[in-house]
Amino acid sequence: MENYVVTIGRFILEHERRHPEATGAFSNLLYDLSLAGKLISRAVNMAGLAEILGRAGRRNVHGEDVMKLDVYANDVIFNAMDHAGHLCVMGSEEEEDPILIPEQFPVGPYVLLFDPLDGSSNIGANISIGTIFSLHRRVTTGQRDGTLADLLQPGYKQVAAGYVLYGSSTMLVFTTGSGVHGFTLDPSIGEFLLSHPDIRIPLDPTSKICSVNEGYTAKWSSGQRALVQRYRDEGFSSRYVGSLVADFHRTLLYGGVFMYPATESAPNGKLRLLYEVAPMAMICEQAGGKATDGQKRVLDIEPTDLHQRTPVYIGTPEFVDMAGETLAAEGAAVAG
Ligand code: P6P
Repeated sequence: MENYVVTIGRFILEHERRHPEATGAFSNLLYDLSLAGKLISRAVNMAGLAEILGRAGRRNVHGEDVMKLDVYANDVIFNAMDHAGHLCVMGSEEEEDPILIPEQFPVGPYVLLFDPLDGSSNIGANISIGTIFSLHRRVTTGQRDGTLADLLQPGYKQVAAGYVLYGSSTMLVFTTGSGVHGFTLDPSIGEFLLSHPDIRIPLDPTSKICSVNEGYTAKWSSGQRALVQRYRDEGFSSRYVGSLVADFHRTLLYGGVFMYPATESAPNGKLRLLYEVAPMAMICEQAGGKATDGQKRVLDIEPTDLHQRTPVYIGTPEFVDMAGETLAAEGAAVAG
């Protein structure tokens, strides 16, 4: 039959049926996350009209000005995810400490980490921004509430990872460990429809793209400077949006390499491991790509802090390997 559409609900249900042991909790979690994505998409698309742009008058745990949409997105995700009884604890970029499930709701076996609205400094210029999420299974026992230990798990233990990209269209891209699948929101019916089944990162892309903020060149290690020169010498184009979800999504679909290296002032880079880099790394590996911190596989990093940062090199394996080789040969250490 032609012209049938695969909604995200149908897709999740069909995937759940392939796992007889599935309880449906996982499916409900993903579906609830997609609902949060729709609500945030509506707010992001209305931001210019609703004049809710501009500073919310407070700063987040990292001392960054918080945009009103950040606050809204954080609240939307919390309220979409706190009551269904699938989670025992959450961690958000916007909250310094673990977020517990309110007493009036049951808890469950999963753990959610999220960046509610990444790239929010770009909101005012109508540049694509995104929500990023990471799901783990609970590891603690013996008490109702999940703890920091449930949040501080290495990336290879993720059971799902995904992002919502609020761009020219709103897309939800996620993996549950069986490939990467993209859904595009049809606002006329309010449904995410399967538009990019089984995404695979180009392994030998015709257009080789390097994505890094070269404004920090003077603060890079000699190896990092040599690496970017090597990409230039090999004819790479340069593309940089300054919004992780947009830069990663382009890398995933077109191939190339996205980097946020260490600098003198930020020896661990800027991007956060648990709710930005690790979920992107799972997605990238599931699509046939690679993600390291310059040397080590991102998914093998053992976290010690909820908001810890890591340098990241992510994309087409051959290009990520070039980074490892050059940084090792030319010196990856930044003065700091
Ligand atoms: P820079 C946006 O503020 C963000 O957190 C990521 O989305 C993005 O990849 C990065 O920072 C851009 O940082 O230092 O290049 O402006």
